[in-house]
Amino acid sequence: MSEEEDGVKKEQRKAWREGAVRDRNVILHGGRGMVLDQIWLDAGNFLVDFNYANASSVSPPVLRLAKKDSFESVVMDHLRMNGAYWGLTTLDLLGKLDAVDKEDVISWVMQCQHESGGFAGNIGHDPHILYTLSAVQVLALFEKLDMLDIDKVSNYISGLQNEDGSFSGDVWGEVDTRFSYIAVCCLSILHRLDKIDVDKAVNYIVSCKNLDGGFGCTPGGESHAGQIFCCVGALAITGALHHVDKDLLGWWLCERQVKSGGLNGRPEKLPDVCYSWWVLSSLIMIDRVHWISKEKLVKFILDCQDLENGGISDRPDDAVDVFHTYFGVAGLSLLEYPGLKAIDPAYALPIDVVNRIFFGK
Ligand code: GRG
Repeated sequence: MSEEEDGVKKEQRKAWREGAVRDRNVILHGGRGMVLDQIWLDAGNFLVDFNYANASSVSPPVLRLAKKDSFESVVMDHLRMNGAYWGLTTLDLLGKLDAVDKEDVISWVMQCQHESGGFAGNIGHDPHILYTLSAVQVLALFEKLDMLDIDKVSNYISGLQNEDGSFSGDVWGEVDTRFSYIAVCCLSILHRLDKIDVDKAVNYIVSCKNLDGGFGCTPGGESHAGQIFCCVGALAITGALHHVDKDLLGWWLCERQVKSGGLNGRPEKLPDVCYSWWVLSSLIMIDRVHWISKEKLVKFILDCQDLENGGISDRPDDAVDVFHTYFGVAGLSLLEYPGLKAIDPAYALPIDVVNRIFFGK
């Protein structure tokens, strides 16, 4: 790209960002250390529903609300449960979970549950295994797992296991190792792993392992850092990490670090802050995190912040969003960045939440 073109692109990005800034729904002041001082989440797109009614009860410096009918809000309507998980987990890592009204959140989450036991991405949408995990994770953040009919939720998940051990995402039948992870993670949080055939689930995941040591979404599928997180995470939770060739996979994963310090998701691709989670958590689970430069990765993530308004984008100078803000903060947490709670690399929840679930403390 010529210098002139680069200048034009930068101007366009700036204008886009300023427009996006005007449109944003919620500003959350993280207040954790200098650099993370003004975390900007467009979590409003996700969180606004359950705070909107009570806007006046939320103190303005912590949470400011605007319109909820923006374009972004409408097109993301169906995946709001996922957004809630990203935004709320970020807040918890920043020690700011009390910025939202717990009762409103829980009431909204419970209204997303269907008779089948599964949760939808929002009220009035269809249930899916992904939103079911997000709902369970959100309830776990608020110590409200006791709101659930555990058998009902776990029957919904176990009903999605196929004969070969794989999992479908919903009644329409798409199969993907993402859903294997989700099933295993969710049932483990609910203490109901016995509801599925764990051996078959593990064998299916192992059948998705490639010659490069990585994993794909189905047998023979290309290795991708996102799928690797899912497969390694599920194997970690089920105590089956011996199926991973740790040196081979560690080598593939550490090669994801590019010159800027950022990580990509597969060879020849651009770095993206979200891989700070998918790659780093996998490296930690297989005990090879010392094979990348942590300092360079911290710098890359911090370079992706919007220093004026907070929030984190995929790459420096791009527009921030709640997805990348979550994965940036979660990545920094894995890197032991000061002022953040520690996050569990397999359950993708703050460690104190995981300890509460498994050790009651
Ligand atoms: C609880 C953290 C957590 C996860 C739940 C949904 C899920 C389980 C895991 C998703 C794993 C995954 C496949 C992540 C990748 C997401 C992503 C950025 C995909 C982009 O893929 P491409 O091909 O991008 O568009 P690249 O970077 O390869 O160009």
